[in-house]
Amino acid sequence: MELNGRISALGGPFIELASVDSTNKTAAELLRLSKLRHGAVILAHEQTAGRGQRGRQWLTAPGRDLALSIVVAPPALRADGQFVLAKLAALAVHDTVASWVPGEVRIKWPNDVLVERRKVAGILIENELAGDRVAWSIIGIGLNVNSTDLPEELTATSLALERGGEVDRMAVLDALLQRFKALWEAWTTGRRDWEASYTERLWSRGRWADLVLDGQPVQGRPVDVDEQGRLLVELPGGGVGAFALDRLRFAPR
Ligand code: BT5
Repeated sequence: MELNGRISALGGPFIELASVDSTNKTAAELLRLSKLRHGAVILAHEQTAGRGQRGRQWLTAPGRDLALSIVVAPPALRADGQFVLAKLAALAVHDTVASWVPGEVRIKWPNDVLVERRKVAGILIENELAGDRVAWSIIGIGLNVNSTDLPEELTATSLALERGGEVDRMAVLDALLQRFKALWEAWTTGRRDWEASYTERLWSRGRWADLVLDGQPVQGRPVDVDEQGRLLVELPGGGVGAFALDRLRFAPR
């Protein structure tokens, strides 16, 4: 693949593709060929086999939504602290969506952004480790911008549906990259103020939610997410537990 010399808002190559199976997969292939550097952005106008977590699929309406991968080389990030990348990405998506829609936008642990109770964006982060460090992170973001015929069973929404009119997709991309850049700079210069914003925007924070813990339905009040990416939840007895995805998930909406 020839790179055309365009530079992303993050200072790496900006690669715009008409159609691809998955921007995350493409990013991984280009990384393997040493064709990327920090700050690369890969945008696909059509994504034919978008990936979600654990083999799930991500749907994108060609030419109407955003499917992109941001490639970063985090400075000295230990593998056990890699969830910080998910926080930065989710907050960047949250803030961007919130500036476009009137409804309440929330970050649903671990990687969804919702407007009210409908999913507007999903994030898939795939990291490449070198020893106990994160060498590269591929931050895949799918954001429903102008989709209007999302299958009802997804409980999904788009910026256009929320606003009641079409949205300039590239302006959303630009805002998203600018916001990510600002948060990245905050994190890499040791600022921590953005973390409180992340916590405040957590879906169902301080409210009883239906959860599934070790396969059993339970009620819990999300409190925060710790550095390992575990959701801290208050349980009915009053204690607070920290649970990773292998034990805890939200019950289906
Ligand atoms: C995610 O997974 O939400 C992560 C999605 C990441 C997609 C981006 S697009 C660019 C980059 N390249 C890729 O190949 N992937 C990334 P997960 O939490 O597993 O959610 C997947 C589930 O969301 C599916 O099983 C559906 O139920 C639902 N879903 C699929 N498409 C959707 C959409 N457009 N809007 C809302 N929900 C959707």
